[in-house]
Amino acid sequence: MIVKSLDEIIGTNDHVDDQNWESRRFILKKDGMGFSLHDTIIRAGTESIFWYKYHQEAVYCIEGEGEIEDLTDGKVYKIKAGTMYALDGNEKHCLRAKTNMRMVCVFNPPCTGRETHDEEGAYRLPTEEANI
Ligand code: 9YT
Repeated sequence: MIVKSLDEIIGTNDHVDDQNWESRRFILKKDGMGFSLHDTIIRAGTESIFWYKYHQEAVYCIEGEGEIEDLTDGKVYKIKAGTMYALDGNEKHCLRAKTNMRMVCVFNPPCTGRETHDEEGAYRLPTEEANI
């Protein structure tokens, strides 16, 4: 069994801080669960374009508010505590945070640890999975 608290992750290698967000990664590929689980803060006032071309992601907002725009069809959805979105079609999207937004995120396949977005807003796969 894996039992962890946020305090044990903050400031370690599994705490990734980027310009618009920070991600505290509870479960990663090395844990062998088939998904990764992150507690993420999206910073107030930021706008981020993400495009998880190689991953499916589900996101559950537990604090704050903002909106997500599906850049494949232009639809905009309000996000607040209690709202979940799932990118089951690898949709390119834009996330706008009105306040700090705390999001619980699940990635399949799992992230390996230090991923940040590439120039297209994607997380790269480990080379053996990407077959490159
Ligand atoms: C909601 C979202 O996509 N945030 C960006 C960070 C990502 N979820 C992560 O690595 O935790």
